[in-house]
Amino acid sequence: MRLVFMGPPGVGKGTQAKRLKTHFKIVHLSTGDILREEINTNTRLGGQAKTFMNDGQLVPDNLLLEMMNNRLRQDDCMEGYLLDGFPRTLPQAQGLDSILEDLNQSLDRAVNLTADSDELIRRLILRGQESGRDDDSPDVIRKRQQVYWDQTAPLIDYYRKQQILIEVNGIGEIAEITHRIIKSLT
Ligand code: B4P
Repeated sequence: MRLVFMGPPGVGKGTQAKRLKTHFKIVHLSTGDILREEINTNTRLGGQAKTFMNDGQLVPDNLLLEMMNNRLRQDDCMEGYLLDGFPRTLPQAQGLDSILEDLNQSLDRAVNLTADSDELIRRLILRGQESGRDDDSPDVIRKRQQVYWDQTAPLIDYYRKQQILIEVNGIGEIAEITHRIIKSLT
């Protein structure tokens, strides 16, 4: 199964993806986690990504596409994967489509998780207090929400037109939301 996970920052993409990879036995690729790892290990990509992330902006499309083009060709992706937080812009979605075409693959579903903005901000402020993530400060959180509505939300229509979009309510108990997603996919 090849899935894309979408939704505003804090909606629970990462939280749900970790649970679903076990259920579907597929690889979980979080571009946020990969980028944070690049920053922690001081790679060239990490150095380029850090300023954008800490400022609440998206990392440039060319860097993301190069990174995912390499990653999706690795052996562990041949049985399926769950893309968490990628694509996040129209050029990334179009770039992903060409990578998939080249690999003779296609996406099965794009899952869009939804929640209202008060709940999202509350979750991220809480996460910032617990994890100390640099981009979970109130100002940056608000900026990331805005960036989502400007640059990522148009992808909902993109996948609706491809007839693979599923919308799932991301408010409620974590286990209950996992159950909703699994039900909508089977
Ligand atoms: P990400 O790491 O993808 O982070 P996110 O969108 O903030 O979080 P997510 O929706 O996964 O929420 P989570 O499960 O953690 O991105 C970080 C940055 O990386 C971006 O701003 C950007 O700069 C860069 N980046 C990543 N991908 C990129 C791309 N493709 N292009 C360009 N730039 C890119 O949940 C949030 C909190 O809520 C957690 O504390 C969790 O415990 C809690 N929670 C989850 N579900 C809950 C529930 N049901 N009830 C209550 N709390 C819940």
